[in-house]
Amino acid sequence: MASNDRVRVRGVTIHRPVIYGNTAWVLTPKEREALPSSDHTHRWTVAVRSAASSPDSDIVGGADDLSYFIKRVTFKLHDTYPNPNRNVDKPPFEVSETGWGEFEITIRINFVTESGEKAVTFYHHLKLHPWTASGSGEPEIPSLEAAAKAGPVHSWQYDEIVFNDPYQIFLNILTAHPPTPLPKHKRRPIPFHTANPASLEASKGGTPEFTQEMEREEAERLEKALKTIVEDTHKWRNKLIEKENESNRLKKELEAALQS
Ligand code: SLL
Repeated sequence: MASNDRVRVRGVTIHRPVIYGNTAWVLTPKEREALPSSDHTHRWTVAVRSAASSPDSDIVGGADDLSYFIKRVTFKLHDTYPNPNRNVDKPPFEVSETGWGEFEITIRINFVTESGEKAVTFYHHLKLHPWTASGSGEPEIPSLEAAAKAGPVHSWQYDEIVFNDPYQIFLNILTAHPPTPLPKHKRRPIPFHTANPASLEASKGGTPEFTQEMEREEAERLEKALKTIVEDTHKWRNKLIEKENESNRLKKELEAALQS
């Protein structure tokens, strides 16, 4: 390693877009018969992938091989699974299983040694059942027959892994592998996300794909939410001051009354 490889490049921030999540399919009666556990209803794949999809692929994301910066992904499954900690040391960074229930999966990403970076952790709720009406009443789990007809369930989250002040050697590796850009506009259904219930309709009808448009819309939603939080914080702070003043006034009145 050259001596300047160990040097951090101050002031540089570089990121890589990734998606994490799962796709799930209802098992056919034949597939169920072939399994040792007859109570399993679904087949699913949980994965970490590049955000961009390959053209004409029915896989969500995954256009780029991420092993130039990811060394290992550990998927921590529910304890009902044998060996719940699944280490994946080469691409594709994914685990496929069958099962009957939804649960939280912890996804730990370790970076290549040259990076000197600490692991990052994502949490993903494994989704098996199709999304139902947005926000109206209790979500219902449709029958397996209905779900099988509706096609695979996709639940994917876009995120950006950010590296601040990277080591020179790692920066060289990253810049040698620019990510495939996302398509500007919608070519396929968009990935549904609970933070954006309005996306339910646009998510229907095939393999979803992330776009630059979605990324921008999500940034706008976050900005709007932040504005609301700031406004609310101001409002409640003013209320608090008002109440504190009132409390002080009452305390004084009470003291005066006790002394007289
Ligand atoms: C639930 N809290 O009750 C969740 C737990 C666990 C799902 C879901 C394992 C199958 C196996 C499986 O599907 N676990 O035993 O191999 O819905």
